[in-house]
Amino acid sequence: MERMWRTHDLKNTYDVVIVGGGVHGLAIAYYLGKRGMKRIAILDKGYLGGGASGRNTAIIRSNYRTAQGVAFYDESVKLYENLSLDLDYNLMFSQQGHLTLAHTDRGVTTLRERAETNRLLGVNSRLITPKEVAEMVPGMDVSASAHQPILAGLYHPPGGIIRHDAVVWGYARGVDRMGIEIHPQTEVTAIKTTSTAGNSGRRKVDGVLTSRGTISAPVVVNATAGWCSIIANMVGIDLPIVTHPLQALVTERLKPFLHHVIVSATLHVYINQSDRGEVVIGEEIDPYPSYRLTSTFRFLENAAAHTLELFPCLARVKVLRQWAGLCDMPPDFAPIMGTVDEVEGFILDVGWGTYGFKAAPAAGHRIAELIATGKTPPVLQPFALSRFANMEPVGEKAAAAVSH
Ligand code: PYC
Repeated sequence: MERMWRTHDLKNTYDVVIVGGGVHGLAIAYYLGKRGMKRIAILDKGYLGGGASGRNTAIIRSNYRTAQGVAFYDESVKLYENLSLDLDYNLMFSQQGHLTLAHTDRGVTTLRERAETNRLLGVNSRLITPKEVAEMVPGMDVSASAHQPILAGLYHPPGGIIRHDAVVWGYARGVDRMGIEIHPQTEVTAIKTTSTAGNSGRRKVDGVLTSRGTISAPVVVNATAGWCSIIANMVGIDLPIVTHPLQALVTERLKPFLHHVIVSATLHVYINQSDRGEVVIGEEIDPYPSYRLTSTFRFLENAAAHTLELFPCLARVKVLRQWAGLCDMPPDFAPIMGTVDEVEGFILDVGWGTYGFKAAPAAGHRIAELIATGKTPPVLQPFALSRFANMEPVGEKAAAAVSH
């Protein structure tokens, strides 16, 4: 059987080193390859897609709250729509529609604001009534006597779910076919920098030290999740990030009964049914910063209780497995992408909080453009690290049920 990607000896020098073999690192390499840049090494201390790329709930959407966020995630949804064809690999993207529920007057106002921002930017998203919600999701308790009665929904037809492992494998196969090297089990232990000419105090990247040897490279991309602060610290940069675990579970397989992604901001729960029939359920991030990947009873109890408020019909369904991933949370719940003033050649694609998987194609495409042209594309500019010093946050907290 043909392998999807090959193993390589580590070379002494590359044009670009990408730290992180998740969907972001792979996507950056793929779009660089499309621009003709091939002397690239993707390094990961574990196995491909073993971090957040393999631990998310595979939801794709662009119904964000801020204009900057909507424009960016809309690019990603559009790239996802063509990605199976582009990679010649079936990613099982099901654009089944994404439905966020409001149970309070304030919740309805937030959904209305999001619907209006979405529509102004050409993203298909609208407020719907409880009656429409009931017609769309017959298995859900939409009665007025529910503990959290549903007052409205934000319906976003282009949203949906994808086979997340397939996205990782598809990009990996794509970059391998271009001659780009993937190096799993290769830990970056330090980043080499030297002073630039003059007295500016600026430095430039020279390469990386790894568990398999030293590499020279003028560009190093931090495309890690969970470890982004540690990698940034290697060039003396403190990121304004705290890392929290995020847990999820799947149930045993059921016959298809749920044909939309359901999200409740008040109950902090999101639910979809995979193409295998499992019900995939997520909750909010764990309330404490940690790097632990442990599944907890607290999560299991909350997720079950909140799911049953919406779907009492799932009461006797068995949980099949539970897992956790790591989310790097910035203060404004928006990612950090682009160059940094202090270190030339050091590029950030980090701080994805709970939004990273859905963003990978657009992030990869635009970071590749930045590296190839030396210019920050306008869609990336609001997400620069300097926005925190300049007091220009991109307030994306209300765009999800997962991190309030
Ligand atoms: O932003 O849709 C989302 C999401 C779901 C789970 C984590 N993030």
